[in-house]
Amino acid sequence: MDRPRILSGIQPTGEMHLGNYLGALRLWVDAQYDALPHYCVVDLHSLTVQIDSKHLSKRTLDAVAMLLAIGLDPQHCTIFVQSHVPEHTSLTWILECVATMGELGRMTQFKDKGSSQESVSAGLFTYPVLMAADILLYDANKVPIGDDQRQHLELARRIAGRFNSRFGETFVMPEALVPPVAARVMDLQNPGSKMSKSSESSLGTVFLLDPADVVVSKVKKAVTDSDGTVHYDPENKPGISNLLEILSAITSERPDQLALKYSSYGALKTDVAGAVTDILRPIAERYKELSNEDAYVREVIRNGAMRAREVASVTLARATEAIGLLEPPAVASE
Ligand code: AQP
Repeated sequence: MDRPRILSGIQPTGEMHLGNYLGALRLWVDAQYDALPHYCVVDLHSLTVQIDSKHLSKRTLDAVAMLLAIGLDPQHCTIFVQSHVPEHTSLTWILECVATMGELGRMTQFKDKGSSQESVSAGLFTYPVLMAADILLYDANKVPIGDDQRQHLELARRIAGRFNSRFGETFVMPEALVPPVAARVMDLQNPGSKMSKSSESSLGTVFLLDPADVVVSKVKKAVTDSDGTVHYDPENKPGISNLLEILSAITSERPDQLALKYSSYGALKTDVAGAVTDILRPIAERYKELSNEDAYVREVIRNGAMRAREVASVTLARATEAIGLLEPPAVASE
């Protein structure tokens, strides 16, 4: 059987956190050995909200270093920066002419992020189409994502299907790869919202580079409830269920089975904090080493851009031909 082709991305909008890791990134690492993965730092997506032009390039480099620190191996996967592959924006325009205003208006992330801003950019409205282009350019049949991205993946499928039926079979139909637990890690202080880079308070978010004592303190302070018994019930006990899901994702034991082992919230929190610090320790060590390996990180990015373009340019040419654009003349090389 052919190896699955994988595409996934992460924004350089801030420090990566446990939700990113358990919801998506650990699947990236697992997938790299038996699939053909392309992983990108989606810097263009980060332009859709407040643009931090002073720190964006550094954050992009840091994000690539973090992807290496969590265990991605450039021998087994292509790691690249989205803006280095111009095919992404070229295909986006074509797909924007296939997507409809109505379906973009129904995107819940647009509604959520847009409602908190005074002025909403057109990019925030259309970025799900850029995400569709990201995926479709690499003929991805599997897309590892957290639960919050399901709606975007559905849109990518709809756009691909519409394009294929209007202009002939061009794009591969992608499928979401969502982890069975911890697909939506919740904020430790507000278990009704997902853990996020841009939460109001950093107390609810465990960052991958948080020192052990900070992780322990954040987990110990996690909001629970007054019931006092440990059982898995996301609806009625969101705080405790979130902690059980985190532990479950790390130990591979089912959250309801794990719950049977605990008679107090304190004991559960101690084990969650221990399990999380154990997985974060080697990541922080490797990240520290990489802070002295800037040339290596830049080489990974350079090679990644070349490898990604080789694939993306072929798909883009297929799409431009299908939609009827005149083939561009060959440009004489210098
Ligand atoms: N809390 C989460 N639980 C599980 N998965 C999550 N992901 C994000 N948060 C959680 C998954 O991580 C991948 C990369 O996400 P992203 O950084 O590109 O964008 P995001 O979903 O918008 O993440 P944040 O942290 O909430 O960023 P900001 O605050 O900048 O908007 C995706 O696969 C996502 O599903």
